[in-house]
Amino acid sequence: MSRVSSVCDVEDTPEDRYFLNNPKPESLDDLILKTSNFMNNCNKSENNDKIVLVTSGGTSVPLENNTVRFIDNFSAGTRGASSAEQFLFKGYKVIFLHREFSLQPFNRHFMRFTNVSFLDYFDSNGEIAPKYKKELVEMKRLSDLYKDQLLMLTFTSVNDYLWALRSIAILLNNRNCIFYLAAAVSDFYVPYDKLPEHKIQSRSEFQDESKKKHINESGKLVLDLDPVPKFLRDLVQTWANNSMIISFKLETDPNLLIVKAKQALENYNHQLVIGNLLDTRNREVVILSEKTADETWIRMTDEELKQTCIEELIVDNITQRHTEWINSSD
Ligand code: PAZ
Repeated sequence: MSRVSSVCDVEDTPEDRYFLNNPKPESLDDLILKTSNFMNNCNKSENNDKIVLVTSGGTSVPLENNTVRFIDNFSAGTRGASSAEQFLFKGYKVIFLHREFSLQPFNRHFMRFTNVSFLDYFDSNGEIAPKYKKELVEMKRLSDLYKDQLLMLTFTSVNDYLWALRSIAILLNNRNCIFYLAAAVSDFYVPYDKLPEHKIQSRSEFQDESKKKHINESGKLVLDLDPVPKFLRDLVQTWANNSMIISFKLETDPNLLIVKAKQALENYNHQLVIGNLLDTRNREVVILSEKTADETWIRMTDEELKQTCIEELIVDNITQRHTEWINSSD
């Protein structure tokens, strides 16, 4: 089934209008430059590098242009950071587009624990505490080893994310590339023309008269969010129509997981959806394929989880499918 839409098909869709009405982030040109340089380095080697874009972490939705308040999407960044490590081990070059301050490959082993803080890694002389030394040395070794194969890019808001995704996709659009979309992307946002410039004031006399009022007569904050347009369709049909695209589906209701994952495959017509439930995401995922219409469950026991992480099995499965997919189109 063809995923390509021609230039003549361009319509005035919510997706098209989004980029006209929501301004480009200031950091975008720098992100494009870094990605182009990374791609040029990849293309210098003669062995047709395989590249994966891993998106990771949650996007935020600012409620003010000078942002004090925002709505956030859940995601620590474990799936993305851990998968990025596994892709590097498999010889892929990795573009890691992640939420600023979320977990990062190799560093993730020492970040954001409730029972260990940064200073706990050192003894009173500032030396690495013996208990952590072996793992620190190993992760430092891996991080240095793969530093030229890994490009770190960041986003914060859903607007940063969408502009970045579109720009990277256009640069990356070829069969050797995988889009592995593990980021948790907001479904609703405040469009730029409705965004108050300054912090929303709780007292009505200080409210910005030029914009829609946010505090009603009873003193309640009233939010009016628009749906985020469905960019997966643009990614699959236009921006990256030569690449392999894998989206993730997070649910909390087990009865909805397969239904929603199948719906995503049918709606967007991409190669794979990986479904997971919030509570069990670290030990259980299901992979659904466009081609075979089968469900492949990957499940890990507590014992197995002591040896490795589920991303090792996911990435092993995905990279095999990628190789078959490239070969099938030769
Ligand atoms: O980052 P994390 O390991 O805490 O969680 C990963 C995840 C559940 C956000 C990811 O596997 C996922 O499902 N991402 C897509 C979320 C969505 O449906 O938009």
